[in-house]
Amino acid sequence: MSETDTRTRTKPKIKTKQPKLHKVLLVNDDFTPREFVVQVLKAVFRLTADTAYAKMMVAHQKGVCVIAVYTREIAETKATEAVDLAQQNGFPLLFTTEPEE
Ligand code: TYC
Repeated sequence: MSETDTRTRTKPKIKTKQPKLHKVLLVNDDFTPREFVVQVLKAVFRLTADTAYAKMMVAHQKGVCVIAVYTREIAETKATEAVDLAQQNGFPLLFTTEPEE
């Protein structure tokens, strides 16, 4: 009759970490037309017209507004895309990224 193996087996624990999320921030300026800001938010960040308008107004009134959170690579790509669009149209519109706490 065979006996039950009671030895302890240590299974290697694979540690995985969730990637840190990064915020994309919209920064106010005195030159970029409101309508252009809304167009960029709709095109690059896929916001609805209402959400884009609301976020544009928060940046306009408070100086800055969080637009969305993504993994670092996507946040940086989208911020760059949005700034490039503004530059192509001669506007100083600025988007920045920062890691979430
Ligand atoms: N302040 C700009 C204006 O009055 C509009 C604007 C809003 C610009 C938000 C940038 O992030 C911004 N024309």
